[in-house]
Amino acid sequence: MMQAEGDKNLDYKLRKCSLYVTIGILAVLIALLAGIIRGGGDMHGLSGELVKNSTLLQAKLNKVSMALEKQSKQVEQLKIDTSTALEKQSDQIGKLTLQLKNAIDRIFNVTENTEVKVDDLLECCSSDNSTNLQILKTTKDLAKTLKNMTGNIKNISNSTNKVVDDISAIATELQRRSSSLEVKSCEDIKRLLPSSTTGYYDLGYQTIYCNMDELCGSEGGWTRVAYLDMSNATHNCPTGFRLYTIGGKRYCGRPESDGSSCTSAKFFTNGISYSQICGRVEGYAKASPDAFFHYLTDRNNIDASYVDGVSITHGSPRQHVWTFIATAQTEIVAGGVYNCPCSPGNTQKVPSFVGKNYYCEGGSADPLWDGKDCLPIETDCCSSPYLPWFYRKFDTATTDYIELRVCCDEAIHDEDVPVSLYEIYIK
Ligand SMILES: [Ca+2]
Ligand SMILES: [Ca+2]
Ligand SMILES: [Ca+2]
Repeated sequence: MMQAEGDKNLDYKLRKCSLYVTIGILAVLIALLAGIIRGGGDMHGLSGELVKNSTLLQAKLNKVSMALEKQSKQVEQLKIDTSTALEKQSDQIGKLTLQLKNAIDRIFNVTENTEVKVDDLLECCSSDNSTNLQILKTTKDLAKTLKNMTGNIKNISNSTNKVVDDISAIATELQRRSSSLEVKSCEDIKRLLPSSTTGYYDLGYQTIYCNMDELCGSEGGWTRVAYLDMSNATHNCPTGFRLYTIGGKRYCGRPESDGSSCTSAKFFTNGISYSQICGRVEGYAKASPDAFFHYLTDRNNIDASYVDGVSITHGSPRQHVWTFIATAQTEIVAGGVYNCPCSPGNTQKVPSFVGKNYYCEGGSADPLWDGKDCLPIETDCCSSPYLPWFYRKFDTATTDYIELRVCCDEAIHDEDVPVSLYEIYIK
């Protein structure tokens, strides 16, 4: 019985234990199931997010793809436009270059005529007589078009840098060529047509006179900007100058003045850039001009009557070019106070802005500053190999106008230095 009772207890314990184990397993299973269910819910949310993102990304990719396609088409179109424009302009330039070449050939054949007309000569293949201007305009227009295209292409994409660089280079080259074809000065004509001769050239918009021979020790290509020859009956004094007739010869001097005064003529260069000036002036010592007489109060003021004579300057403020000094004296008087500053024993002080850039002659027996009949006391004033020409060369080029003034520091009844001739060239 005891054995039976014991077995019964053991069986009960085993069943109780088994129940606990079962409950435990169930609890674990429930926990796992809960975990799985919860986990399954998260995965479902993640999947939805991925689908959403993927759709957005796809849309973005489509958009980018479309934009790229559009840009690519624009670039292609620009390439076609550029190529067409270049081809067209290239044909035109080729044609115009041929015209220019023919024109140059013709100019070579007409050298004995000093009054060569560029427009007549350049007129060869068309009835339009300003071929050179056509070339200029065409190349300038093309350069401008290409510059604009460059801007457009730059706006489209960085990937077109190569195209941009190529077009920029072409535009720059065309600009260089168009400026080299520009004919504004005698120097331009000489450069394009080296055998051109001295004479008048009609540029279409104006006629210019060129000295194509050596002048002032410098080879031809000189553009004349000022010319007066009062021995020519058709020439008249510039505005603001008074006409004198002395011994049958005509001169231009100061208007009525009871004291110090200058009268001025300005000569514009029409945009011609120059760094050299070559010129000459012939004057007359009327009554008693006194060179740089030491009582001259404005001797250091370039804007005033710093001399009895002619002042040549360029630009504003005035930059000194050359001074033509006049004196009535033919002998050393009172220690030379009235004589040329280059006369022996002279005490006159030359303004520092004039330096050695002057000519001086005295007396009224012969024209002043013509390089002829200098008095023995003026030998040092007349030693320049360029006489009657004066010559200046500057370090920097300018397009300044050139100004010629006749100045005296005393009244007209006392003195004047009228001019009979002047001629000024630039290069
Ligand atoms: Ca005087
Ligand atoms: Ca004087
Ligand atoms: Ca002389």
